[in-house]
Amino acid sequence: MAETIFSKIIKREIPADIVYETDTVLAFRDINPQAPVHILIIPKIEIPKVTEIDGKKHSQLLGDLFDAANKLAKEMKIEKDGFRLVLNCGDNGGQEVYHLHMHLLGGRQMKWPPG
Ligand code: DGP
Repeated sequence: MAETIFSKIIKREIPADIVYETDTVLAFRDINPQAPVHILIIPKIEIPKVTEIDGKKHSQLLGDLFDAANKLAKEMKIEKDGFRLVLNCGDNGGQEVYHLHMHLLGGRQMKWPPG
């Protein structure tokens, strides 16, 4: 699998506005924000998309991603009003970057259904 732009961000080969980091997870602001708060939370290991998640093998990592989302929601003061977590998978899902990532969106009222 070809290296993505997110691997380059992990390796600090290209800049990003990094807001959170642990041994397993990195989070940075989306370059094209769709809400006042729009953060991408990614695993440091390369998992291209949701269908390549193995629930047992990646259980700790998945927990780490949700812990990061909750921590950031608190830090960004959007946890009380609410927020949205999005994982796009594949072409129909609207996925552009094939390195697993969770969008944390908040700071405005979200609509449903999504576009
Ligand atoms: P998705 O469509 O779910 O694959 O979302 C990919 C997101 O990644 C999209 O909202 C824009 C963002 N993005 C793409 N390239 C870069 C980049 O170089 N830096 C940052 N910070 N975000 C990027």
